Amino acid sequence: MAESTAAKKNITNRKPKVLKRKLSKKQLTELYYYMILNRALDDRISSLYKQGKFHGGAFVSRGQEATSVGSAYALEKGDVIGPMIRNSGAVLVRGVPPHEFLANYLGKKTGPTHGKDGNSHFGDLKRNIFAPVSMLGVLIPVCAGAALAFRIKKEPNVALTWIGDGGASIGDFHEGLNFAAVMKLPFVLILENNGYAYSTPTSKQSLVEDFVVRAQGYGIPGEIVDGNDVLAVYDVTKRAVERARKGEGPTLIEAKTFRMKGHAEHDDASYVPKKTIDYWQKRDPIANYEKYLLKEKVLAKKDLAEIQSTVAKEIDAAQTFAEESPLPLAEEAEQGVYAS
Ligand SMILES: Cc1ncc(C[n+]2csc(CCOP(=O)(O)OP(=O)(O)O)c2C)c(N)n1
Repeated sequence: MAESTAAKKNITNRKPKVLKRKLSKKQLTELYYYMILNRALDDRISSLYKQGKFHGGAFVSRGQEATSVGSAYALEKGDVIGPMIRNSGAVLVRGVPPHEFLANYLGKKTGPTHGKDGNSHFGDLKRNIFAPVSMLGVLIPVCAGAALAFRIKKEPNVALTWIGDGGASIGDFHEGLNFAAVMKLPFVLILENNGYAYSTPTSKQSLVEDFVVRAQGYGIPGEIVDGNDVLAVYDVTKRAVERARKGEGPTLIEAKTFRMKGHAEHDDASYVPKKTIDYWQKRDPIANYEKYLLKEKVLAKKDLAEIQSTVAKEIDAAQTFAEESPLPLAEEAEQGVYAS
């Protein structure tokens, strides 16, 4: 885990220094709440999957909560996001309640896709959330297009999406980012370098150690951030979003993080060396943030416990709602498939 070439050359900001903006106690607490909610929802998804209650796969983001939550928290209401399978934390920050996730996973009528998708591929246009597009990379041109629409309509909003290290090898990454760059669109791309694309290690995806060096090739700013540090992610995203809003164009942010589970729940990740898991376990984003909150006396141990217990109750209620919800009727199968 040597210091990267890019960091040595100072191209990037591997260790964001002090948090440049002061967050209030309420905001710092909310960041904690959303990370706990993200993990508790994931744990419940994992457990329901193991009980055989889902018809499809289950995708969780253990270890990557800080990247999703910190970046989404830096946005304003009118901004658009294009989440992928590791970004349920961002979707929660935008206000989608956990019961919608569980109802969707269970194929219920009350889920956002009314039983049509069996996991997390749903959007919510009321909350400016595009649905994840399964074909990796596609959300980059889609979100660049949303950013262009904001420009044309003179709306002061930003579009943000995430891509994995594997997805960054897809042609759409280049086309979308280059388009956003030359058009100086209000667009932010967060590349979550989480070590693996399914079972393929990042070293087999790219010969550059730091994906962020690609930013130079597009003529845009690039920054590296510790993706397991929620405050650093918030800070770097906030700056990128402010640049975008001022008309200074897109930023590529590389968040160094780790996928602490397999690609999906069916994958035991036995191909990941134990020492790598141990290395990242010590950098768990939630445990680290708890240490920060206690050290800075933002919250006491009992406050953390209270938040965890509130979240546990919320997840129990979400499961009850989802399990008690009806399945869709056969005659509803074609409803909502095409625009009417
Ligand atoms: C164009 C395309 N190729 C292959 C796949 C199958 N696939 C889905 S997720 C995935 C791995 C993605 O890895 P990465 O982009 O690093 O994201 P991570 O899962 O690590 O978050 C693959 C190969 C796909 N969905 N789209």
